[in-house]
Amino acid sequence: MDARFMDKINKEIKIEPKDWMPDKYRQTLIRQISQHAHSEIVGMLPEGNWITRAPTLKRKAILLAKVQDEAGHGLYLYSATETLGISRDEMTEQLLSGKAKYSSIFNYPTLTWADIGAIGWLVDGAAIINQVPLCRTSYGPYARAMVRICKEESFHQRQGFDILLTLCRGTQQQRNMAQDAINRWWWPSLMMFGPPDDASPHTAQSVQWKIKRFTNDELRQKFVDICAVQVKTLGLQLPDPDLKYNEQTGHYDFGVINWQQFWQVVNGNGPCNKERLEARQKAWNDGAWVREAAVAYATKRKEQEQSIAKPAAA
Ligand code: BYC
Repeated sequence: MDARFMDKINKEIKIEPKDWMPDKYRQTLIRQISQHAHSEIVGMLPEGNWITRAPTLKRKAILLAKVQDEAGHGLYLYSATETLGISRDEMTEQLLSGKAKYSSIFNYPTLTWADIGAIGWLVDGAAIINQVPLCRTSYGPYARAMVRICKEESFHQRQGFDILLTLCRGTQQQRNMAQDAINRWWWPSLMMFGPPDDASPHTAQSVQWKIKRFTNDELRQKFVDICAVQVKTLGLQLPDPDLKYNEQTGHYDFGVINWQQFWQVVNGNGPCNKERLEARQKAWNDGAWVREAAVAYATKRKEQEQSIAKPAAA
C-alpha cells in the first residue's frame, strides 16, 4: 500500500479523500490545513479592527471585502480538512484549547492605518509566496482550495501596496507612518515562513510527500528578494542594516531573525495572543444558538422528508 501511495506521489497524481493514505500523512494534513484555516479566521481580527476607521468610503469597502475574503478562505480550508475525517467542532476545540496553532503574525497589534497597508503588502505578500506552491500540493482538496485563495490573495497584496504608496505620496507625517508600520511588520513577516530548515521538525517528511513543495528557508529567501526590490518603489526602507544584494548567489543576504521572539509568540506569549483567543472563544459562545437552530432545522426537515417518503398506512 505504502509503495503504491508513494508511486502516486512521485507521478504527481493527487491523493483524494477516499484513497488509502498513511496515517501520518493524514495527520500532517489535518494539522497543517486546520492551522491554515484558523490563521485565516484569526487573521480577520487585526484588520477588522480598522473597518470602522478606514479613511475613506472606498478604503472601507475594500477592507470589508478583504476581511470577508479571509472568512471565505477559512471556510474552504475547514471543508478541505473535514474530508480527512475530523469535524469542524473538533478543530475549533483544538484552536480554543491551544492545541492547534495559528500563524504567529496575527498576534501583533494594528496600531495605525498604515498597518493595514503593511499587512496587505507584507503579510499577504508572504502568504502568496507560501501558498502559490500549495496549489500543487499532493492532497487534491487542499490544492484546489488554494487556487481560488491565491487569486484573492494577490488582490489583497495589491491593495496593501496601494495604501502604502498613497501614504508615501502624502505628507512627511504619512511617510513616517508607513515606514513605522513596515519597521514593525517586517521581521514578524519573515517569521511567517516557519523556523529555519535545520530547526523545522516537519519539513523533510512534508517535502517528501509533496505536501510542501519548498522548504521554509527557500520561500523566505524568495520573499526577501521580492520585497527588497518593491520597497524602492515606495521610497522607504526595510529595517535591516544587513540587507544587501549578493552578486555571487543572485539573492539578497539578510540579518539574523530573532527566533526566540518567534517561539515566544508561537507558544502563546505574543502581544495579542490572549486577546485573539478570547475573541474566538466569544464568537464560538455567541454562535451557540445558531448551531442549535441549524441542527433543530435539519432534524425537522429530515423528519418531514421521512414522513413524505413513508406515508402512514391508511
Ligand atoms: N506561526 O516544522 P515546521 C495567511 C509551527 S494565513 C505559528 O516548519 P510545518 C493570511 C508549526 O505549526 C498564514 N506556528 O512546520 C490570512 C509546527 O508546530 P506543530 C498561514 C508556526 O507545518 C489572513 C512548528 O512550528 N499560512 O496567509 O512543516 C490574512 C514547527 O514548524 C509557524 C499557512 O498556514 C508560524 N509562522 O511548516 C492574510 C500556510 N511556523 O504544528 C494572510 C500553510 C511554524 O507541530 N502552512 N509553526 O505544533 C504551511 O505552509 C506550514 O504549515 C508552515 C510551517 C510553513 C507555516
